Amino acid sequence: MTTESLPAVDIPTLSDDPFGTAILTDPYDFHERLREAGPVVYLTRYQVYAMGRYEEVHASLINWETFVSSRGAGLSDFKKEKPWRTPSLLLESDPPDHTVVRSVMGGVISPRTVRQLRTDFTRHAEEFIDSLLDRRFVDAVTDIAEVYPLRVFPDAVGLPRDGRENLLPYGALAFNAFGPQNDLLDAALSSAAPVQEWIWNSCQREALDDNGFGAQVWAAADRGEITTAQAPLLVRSLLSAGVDTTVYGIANTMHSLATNPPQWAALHRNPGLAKFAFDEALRFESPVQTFFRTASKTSMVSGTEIPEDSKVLLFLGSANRDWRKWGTNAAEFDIQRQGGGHVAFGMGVHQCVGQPIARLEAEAIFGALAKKVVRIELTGEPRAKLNNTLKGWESIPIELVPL
Ligand code: OVV
Repeated sequence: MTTESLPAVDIPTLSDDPFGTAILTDPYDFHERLREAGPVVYLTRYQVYAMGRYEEVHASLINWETFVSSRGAGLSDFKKEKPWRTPSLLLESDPPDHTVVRSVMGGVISPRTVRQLRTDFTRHAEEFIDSLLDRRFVDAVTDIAEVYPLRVFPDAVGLPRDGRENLLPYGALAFNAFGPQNDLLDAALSSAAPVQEWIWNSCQREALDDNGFGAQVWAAADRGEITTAQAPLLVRSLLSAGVDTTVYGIANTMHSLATNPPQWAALHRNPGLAKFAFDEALRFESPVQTFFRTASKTSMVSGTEIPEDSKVLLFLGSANRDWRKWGTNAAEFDIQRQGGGHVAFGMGVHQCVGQPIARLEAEAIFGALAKKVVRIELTGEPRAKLNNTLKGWESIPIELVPL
């Protein structure tokens, strides 16, 4: 170890690779070591600061002035390296620029616009679950989590029908790109050109139908709230952040429920718990495990100095299992657990703008499953899916036992 790779002051260090296969597959032992090492830890492998406890992760997420997003929410510092794509106007920006586009997107995805989708999403979910019950033996990832969001979300955006198979690879690419340039990112980039081309074409006004979220973004440009150059980038945010996230969230909830039969029983007895089951699963196995920030100035975090220009890795999935916040049963999945406050959707000015849509999808699908399925049996070993940012599953073979 050279002295250049050590921080200026004496703080706990860890040499693990949080983007290596072992930790991506099962991060929880590492999370515990990270949290117990201290409030701020230096990761020698990437020469970045890291936080794994709830209090510091939460505090850093809401401190957008010190821990900025405009230099990238991944390992790469946009001040030093060219981004892999035009930066997102939402994710990769700071106030005051961010504030304008965020409020436009908040208007597009409002409680009112999402309420209008409820009947449609619920009907689709009921029909979909009925068709699965006819088959009985299914895969919770490839037959449920990867199917339902793609049945409802692209229509809600108003995307063209042809080429929708590009959505999942694009999301996988976008989330891999927050990590280091490892094999996962190389693999995602190797087939990315046609995927990126389809995505960008689909963000243009002509590609989008007249009623969806996409058209609503363009309507904001017509009203002069954003420019016509900004509109396709905002639509791109919907496509980047709106598909894989919900697929992983639904798969992770299925995994948590399938491996905790008493929790399924509780949900079946009271399908009204569907939305709480989803929130608890987001806490328990957070789809978005990490985001970076960049220190715009030198600051102190719980007694540790973080120098200006440092990259800071925030472990959302670890904060969501910190016993200091969640108690000694933090590592247990309990759909009756009190209170929200998890950081699976982030926190502060960047907190997920699409979460009403994610929550609606989850309520529709888990509400329908809860009513129609008495029991879920695992029929094989689940297989983990690897991504530099997302934690989830490639396959969860199950039997749905109908009412
Ligand atoms: C992959 C990702 C997550 C969140 C936001 C965005 C992308 C964006 O493009 O705005």
